[in-house]
Amino acid sequence: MNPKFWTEICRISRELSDEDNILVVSHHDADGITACGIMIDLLRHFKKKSESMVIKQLDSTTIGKINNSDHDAVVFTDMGSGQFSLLRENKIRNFYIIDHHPPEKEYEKQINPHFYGYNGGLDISGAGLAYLVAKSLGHAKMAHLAVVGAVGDMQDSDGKLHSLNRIILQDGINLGSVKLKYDLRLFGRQSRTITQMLCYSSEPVIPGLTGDENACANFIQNLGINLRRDDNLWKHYVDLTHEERQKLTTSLYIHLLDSGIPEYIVQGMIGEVYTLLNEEKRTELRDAKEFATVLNACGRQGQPETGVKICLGDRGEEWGNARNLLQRHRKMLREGLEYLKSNPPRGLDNLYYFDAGDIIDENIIGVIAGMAYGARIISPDKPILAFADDKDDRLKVKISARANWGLVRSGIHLGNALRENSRIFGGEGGGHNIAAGARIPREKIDEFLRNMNETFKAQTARKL
Ligand SMILES: [Mn+2]
Repeated sequence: MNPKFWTEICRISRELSDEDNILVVSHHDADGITACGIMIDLLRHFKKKSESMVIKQLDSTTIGKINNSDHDAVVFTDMGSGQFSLLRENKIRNFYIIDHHPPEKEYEKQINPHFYGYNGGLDISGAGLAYLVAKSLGHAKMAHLAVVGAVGDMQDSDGKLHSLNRIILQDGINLGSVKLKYDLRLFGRQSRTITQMLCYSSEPVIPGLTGDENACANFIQNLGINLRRDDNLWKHYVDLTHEERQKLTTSLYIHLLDSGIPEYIVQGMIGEVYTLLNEEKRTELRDAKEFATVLNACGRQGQPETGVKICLGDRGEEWGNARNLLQRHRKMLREGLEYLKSNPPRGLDNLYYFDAGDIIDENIIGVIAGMAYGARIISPDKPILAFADDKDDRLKVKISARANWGLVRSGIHLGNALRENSRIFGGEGGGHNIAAGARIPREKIDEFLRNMNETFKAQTARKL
């Protein structure tokens, strides 16, 4: 790790440790929620008075709430770097920023990896930075949550974690809270029956299997794998022996290639998986990716505080609540995907787009947009822009943009494109190269799309 960055983390963390009565403000996705959990755990460890506020975005409303709350210091995690001027203009007092989003400016109480040559989209998450703060203060207990945060931000989407994330992963392994394995990366390896895992697979969609439970059961049984365990419970992937896992993985691999799925997608099905060893087997919390999904569900369903409590160890009432939120969330995603199948996105030369109006909630529109690639509703050749009604302001529209690593390699940067173009139309936006968001006046959609189309063209041309 860059020693200058570490020195800076140590300096700012020490300063933070002198504060008391602290408000932690964080983003409502899996990374933000884990970052918040790590920070609250740290502050409690030092017997500090602390409170958390987990929000969708920093705007005048949320900033008003922050200014009206009673605290002596504010710590922003997984947000703040891109809103520095906004925080200054609104006179937020005594604040710290611990964020991996592209920074607007340098600031003496800001921890941001971009200043030290790291890629905030890939090398470390907001939760990872919160963990490094805790580690620098001698309280390195929550590496597993930092892994969940990184996975939640899809920083492992090329099959493994990199750079600073890798150091944190190793900390978790050394501590015995995380196990690293090279294995099948289908979603639900812990919490779903094998049949369900195949049946609900959307990344990749498995021709002939996804959506057909009987076909999935036959596929598994034909490999000589019993669907039930000796105690008669349905087997989950993690119940399989090493040989059974190999058999299933190999057969899936061949099946996908035979079905004409491009090899890079098939290869993406195999890679690193991160098991959280202190969590109960066969539950969502045991697998980093599934854990992240639980937290995302809490956030997107408007109850991020439940997610924070899960991070802090609540496995009673809040865990029950989280499971309900997860079910509700999955139902909304299923319905969203159905909508998209019957109303496929349209294409311009350099992008796909669709406008879901009030049919898909603005909180999940980005997730649906990202799923359009996995579900093969669109091909991976262009970024996708999704529009949904702004729930608080009917004259505005929420935009979520998604790309993939192939597009990023070809020069696409969604965050830059959205920031530039939303400003032109009196809106605001930004984010990562691969995922970003914005809001603009609804009446400007057509012009905005034309501009975005040109911006993407220029971004890829620059790279050629
Ligand atoms: Mn993040």
